[in-house]
Amino acid sequence: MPSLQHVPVIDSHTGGEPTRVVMDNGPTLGEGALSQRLTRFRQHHDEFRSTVVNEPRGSDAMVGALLCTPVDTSCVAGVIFFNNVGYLGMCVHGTIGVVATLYHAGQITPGLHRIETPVGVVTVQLDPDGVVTVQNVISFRHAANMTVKLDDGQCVTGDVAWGGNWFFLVDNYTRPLRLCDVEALTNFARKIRRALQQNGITGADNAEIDHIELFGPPDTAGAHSRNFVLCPGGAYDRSPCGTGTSAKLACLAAEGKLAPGQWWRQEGILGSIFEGSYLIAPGGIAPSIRGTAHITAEAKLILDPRDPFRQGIRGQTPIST
Ligand code: PYC
Repeated sequence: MPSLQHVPVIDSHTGGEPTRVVMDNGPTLGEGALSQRLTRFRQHHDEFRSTVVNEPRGSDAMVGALLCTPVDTSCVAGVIFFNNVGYLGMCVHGTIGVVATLYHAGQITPGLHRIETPVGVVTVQLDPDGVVTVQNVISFRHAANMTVKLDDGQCVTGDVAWGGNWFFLVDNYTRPLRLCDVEALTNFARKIRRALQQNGITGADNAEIDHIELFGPPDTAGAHSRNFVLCPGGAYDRSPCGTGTSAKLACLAAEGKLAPGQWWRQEGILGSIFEGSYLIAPGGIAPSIRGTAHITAEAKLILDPRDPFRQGIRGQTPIST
């Protein structure tokens, strides 16, 4: 019998968006900053990413989280996030999932913790009732009121902002943001992403804007806004997207529409809500995003050398290409 490899994982969802935490048996990425280890992951072990999150074990919506030993010893864990087509600098719903997972695994107790990511250290507060508040990386609006012409002739105006990933944020989307319209919303957001590329509109240092965020009025009483977020691999975020909410807070702060310390309730396409507020910080704002994750599975992925799809179904390309 060929020997099977086992990868223990814990699955959760945060506002409907799944996270799969690799608890052990991940690739050896060596020492150094998490950004360097991410580069090694991408260059030498990308099949592991696909193995964990892609079909037949995962789905296009699944975000993976590889636990790593942090460089900063004040951190409880280091984590590298990845998805169906690549890697994420930061992922707030995923961080909330990681915190719930570490708690479930008996590795942390309620209280304040620090987690290292490739784009910086984030602080997390786990409350006894399971609510997690993530103090995300410094977020900022990079460009306001950028208009792009889509390939169907429509013009769309939005802001470019960083919330741990790059976003193009379109306010006052004219049609309802409904789950039953997800295909049309996805197609529209894909067109925006293509137009940004064609027009050379980027984040700082020519970084690709790989998340598109549309905003409309909320359904839930007490919420301030509803969003639809297209992720880099073509899936929509089932949650309100924590990095996207951070980018939104940066835009609201830049426009003077939300004061420091005031709470913003961001509803996602499923109706789940993240609450966000911010403090002024050098270079932008320090956003805090609050949400809850639920554990859905403890499992062992089995990698059988005879399985032609043991490394997941690969070959999807990012939606821009
Ligand atoms: O919550 O930050 C987030 C996120 C990014 C991509 C999917 N979710």
